Amino acid sequence: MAVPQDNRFFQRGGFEGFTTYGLCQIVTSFEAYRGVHTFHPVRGEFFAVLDDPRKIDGDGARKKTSRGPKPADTSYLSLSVDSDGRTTVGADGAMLECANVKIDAGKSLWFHWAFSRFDWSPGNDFAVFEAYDGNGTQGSPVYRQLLTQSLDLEKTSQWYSDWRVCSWRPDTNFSGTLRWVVSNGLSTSTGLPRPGGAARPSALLIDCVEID
Ligand SMILES: [Ca+2]
Repeated sequence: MAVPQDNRFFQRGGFEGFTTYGLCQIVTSFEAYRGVHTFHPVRGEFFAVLDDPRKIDGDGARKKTSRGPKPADTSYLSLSVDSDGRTTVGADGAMLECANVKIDAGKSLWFHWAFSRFDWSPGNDFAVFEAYDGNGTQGSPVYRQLLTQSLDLEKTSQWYSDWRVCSWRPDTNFSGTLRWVVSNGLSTSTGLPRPGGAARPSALLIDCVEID
């Protein structure tokens, strides 16, 4: 299967053809922190939002609920040199996957993404794109790209990055799983046990996943 052609810009209003982990939703619009910006779809009526920054309490902690999916474990991710020259470790977040994707050598995967941070230093939430060859997502990805980290936005006094396009052109034929991750992150400059690592989750927005 290629990227689901009848849902590549989430035009079906759901996640058909994709798998989600954590709090993910299909929306028609999304507001950045304190409404400083409203995101709209790149194309069509809908786009995907990974994680839900609204489901927190007054201290920024995730609201405990017995219903609905649990946040995805993103502790396998770290930024060994983050924007502060330190290390940021992942805590939890949300993921979107598309399995059994084939990209012939010479073709490119394209997608649009945007990021809305709801946290600040020493929190350093971040978003990555990964591609895993073969079946499943065991082992290391054949490709991983950091899309953005909260500290970069903070250093330029921005709460969000508006829609951007990302492309990946594999050197050889690719057949495997694509994964987008948004993660709560915390600088290791914060002493153990690093409270607040899972506080104030940020959001990764995805639209228009295409191969061309
Ligand atoms: Ca956070």
